[in-house]
Amino acid sequence: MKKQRRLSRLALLLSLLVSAITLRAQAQDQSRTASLDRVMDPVVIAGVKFPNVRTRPVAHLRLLAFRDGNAIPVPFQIDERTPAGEYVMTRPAGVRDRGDGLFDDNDELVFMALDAGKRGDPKAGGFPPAGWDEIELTDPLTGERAYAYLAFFASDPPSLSPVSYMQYRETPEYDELVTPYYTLRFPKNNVFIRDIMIHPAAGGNGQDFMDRIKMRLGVKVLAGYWSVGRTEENFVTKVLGVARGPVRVIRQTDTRLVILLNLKSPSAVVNGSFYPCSFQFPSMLSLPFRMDLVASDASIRQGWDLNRNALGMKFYTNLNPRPVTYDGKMDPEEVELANNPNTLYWALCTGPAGTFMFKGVWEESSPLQARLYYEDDLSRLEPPEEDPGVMGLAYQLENLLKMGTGRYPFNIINYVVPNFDGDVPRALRVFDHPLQVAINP
Ligand SMILES: [Ca+2]
Ligand SMILES: [Ca+2]
Ligand SMILES: [Ca+2]
Ligand SMILES: [Ca+2]
Repeated sequence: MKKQRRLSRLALLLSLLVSAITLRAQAQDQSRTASLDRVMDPVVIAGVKFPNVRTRPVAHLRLLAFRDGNAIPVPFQIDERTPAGEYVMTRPAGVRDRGDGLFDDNDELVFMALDAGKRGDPKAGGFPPAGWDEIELTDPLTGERAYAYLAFFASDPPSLSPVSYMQYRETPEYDELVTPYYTLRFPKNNVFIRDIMIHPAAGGNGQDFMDRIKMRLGVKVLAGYWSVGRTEENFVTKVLGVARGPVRVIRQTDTRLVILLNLKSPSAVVNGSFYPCSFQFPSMLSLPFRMDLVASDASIRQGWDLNRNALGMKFYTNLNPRPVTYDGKMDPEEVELANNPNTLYWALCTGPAGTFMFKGVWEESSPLQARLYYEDDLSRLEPPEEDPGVMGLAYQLENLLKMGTGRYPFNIINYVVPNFDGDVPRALRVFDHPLQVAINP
């Protein structure tokens, strides 16, 4: 009996190991056979760009790519938007917004660049579409091109691709998002991630290496010497809706900062957008009231505190070409990095838990100053937190009061870098050399 159990446990272990290896092989294989060597890049194109299939019924559209000379349906989605630009979503209690079912100018096609293939003629197959537009992707570094065809079928479109990259589920404790490369967990009704795991298929070890997202607001008041501190716990958030597809999930949240008791900032609606290798939170920054009239200085820090599973990770940014190491202590190089007053453009962090990077996107002509916050000190407690001590990396936005009554966009785009090979410029291609997208007439 005992022996049998041990044997079946061994079999289970073996099968887990085999499936892990297969996944990894698949991920590598995908990057090898894709006609473009760009595994991480999503492609998003508005309906207005498609002269031939614009205004066609979404249910009759397929994205085709050529594999061994045959046009086959590949994973894609069309996210419909209302005339006001709101995504059509499933709202709480299962209520669904209604789109008009047509591929309109501001609706969006979403797919992964690696699913594009060789150039071909969609009408050569057995079931030619009634019309199509050819999408041409060009890697600006190599000049390599790949193609996909958004095709309209008047009746009986071919089956959709069975592949879905994105899973999203809600449990009583958290909402969970799973892609082939990473898993994110959000505590229930929270806009902030609490856990991230990079899967072995992407070169991670599957362990959660995030303590929590930290948002720390510092305000100095003119009238006195005391300053008011606000943390992520002072934000009230709720999930307003979710749009799910095989390539992208959008999770719309409403966030307000509780300033004092019942005094809340205006609500900020954010469309958190998640793709197989990346996620982002495009936000609009504004002051909750004319704070510049009562305060002398304000800054906000927005980023990650890592937990002990991140020990040993190396950290690169545009400010330090030589990496520093998260080991719970600040060495002199790290102190220098933390005090660097220059603009932070990107950061990359790599270790046994996997590799991720991020980049801030904002208007450089805006009054915002975007600097690096870096701290590696497990002896400094900074509650609220789950894992005591700080291993932090964040955008530190300064000069907030100069915003006055203006509104300024700020976005942080995060990427998981699958099977990072130590080549930082190669990982940064997705930011520095984005794919060129053209629709051929
Ligand atoms: Ca529509
Ligand atoms: Ca965690
Ligand atoms: Ca250190
Ligand atoms: Ca911590």
